[in-house]
Amino acid sequence: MLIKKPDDIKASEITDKQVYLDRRLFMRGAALAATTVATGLLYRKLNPPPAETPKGEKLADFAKPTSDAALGEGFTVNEQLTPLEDITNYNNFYEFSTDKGSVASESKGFVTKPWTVSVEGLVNKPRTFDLDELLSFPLEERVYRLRCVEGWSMVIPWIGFPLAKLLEKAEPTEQVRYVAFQTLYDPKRMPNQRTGVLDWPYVEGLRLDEAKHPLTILATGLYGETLPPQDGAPIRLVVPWKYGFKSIKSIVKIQLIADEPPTTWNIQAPNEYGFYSNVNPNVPHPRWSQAKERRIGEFRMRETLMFNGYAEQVAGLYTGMDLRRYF
Ligand SMILES: Nc1nc2c(c(=O)[nH]1)N[C@H]1C(S)=C(S)[C@@H](COP(=O)(O)O)O[C@H]1N2
Ligand SMILES: [Mo]
Repeated sequence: MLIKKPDDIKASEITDKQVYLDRRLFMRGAALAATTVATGLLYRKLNPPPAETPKGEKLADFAKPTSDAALGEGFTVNEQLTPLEDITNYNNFYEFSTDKGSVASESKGFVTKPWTVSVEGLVNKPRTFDLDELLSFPLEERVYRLRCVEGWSMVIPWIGFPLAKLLEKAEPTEQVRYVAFQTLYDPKRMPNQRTGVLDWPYVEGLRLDEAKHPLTILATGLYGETLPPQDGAPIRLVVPWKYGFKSIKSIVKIQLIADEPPTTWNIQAPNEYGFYSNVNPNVPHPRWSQAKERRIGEFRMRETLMFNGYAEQVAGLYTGMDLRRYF
């Protein structure tokens, strides 16, 4: 693994890699581009899967949104799924490693039982939910695009439930305008928290209307099984119209509050990462364009879509807002 002193690692680390592709991904892209008959066999030959993909527990009871209505609501997309091997071997999860290829090995064996998520703040019924309670919300599959601010994207078949369903159990009061999220802080279990690469714990936030939007889910699984550690086990947020870093992993605390909460990447580099962080091809990051992206496994760049392709569902949340100012 890559060893760095904390001082050597800057916020710009999640930045400088827009054109970066590891060799494996490059070879795969080249192989696909080189032939129009890139059969599964050839693909596998040129790109042997890594030794391990994590073994989760099967999640039996979840609804699959296959109807046209689900497409219209953005609950699923008609696009090729990113292979499980890539979803679980190319990760951002700084609590384990700043190297995308090392998160899988560094997070292996991460213990997520027992686990609780507290829901507190300006609510009538503050509560702590254990994992069984969280898994007993009616689970649905949601096939979402995920786009990282660095310029890569994936299509992931998440399993989870709308965040709104959890929030309503706590009975938020009238004063609530924002929701704040916190990742576990436990350097024994998340060894990279011993370094100062980020301010720990990782924190994120949403405006209440964003949090209650039907596309915003808490994911407890992907590809039909419980979440692998590297993807945010046992429960993580997924907000598909925002850059990947808003989708905070391994959540232990959710607070319903009145004022805009601090967020990790904004603390780290306020001029580069705003509170909203909506995917927006028209507003470049200060040091690079956000107009295009590379779907993992593909060679040719794709045009990045406004709100990551979810404009029809979420543009209304931002009517009248200057999205250059509120980036
Ligand atoms: N706690 C925590 N959550 C996190 C991160 C992190 O470093 N720590 N990285 C974010 C970033 S930058 C991205 S792109 C996504 C990546 O999710 P994935 O590895 O499941 O694809 O997780 C986000 N959630
Ligand atoms: Mo990211």
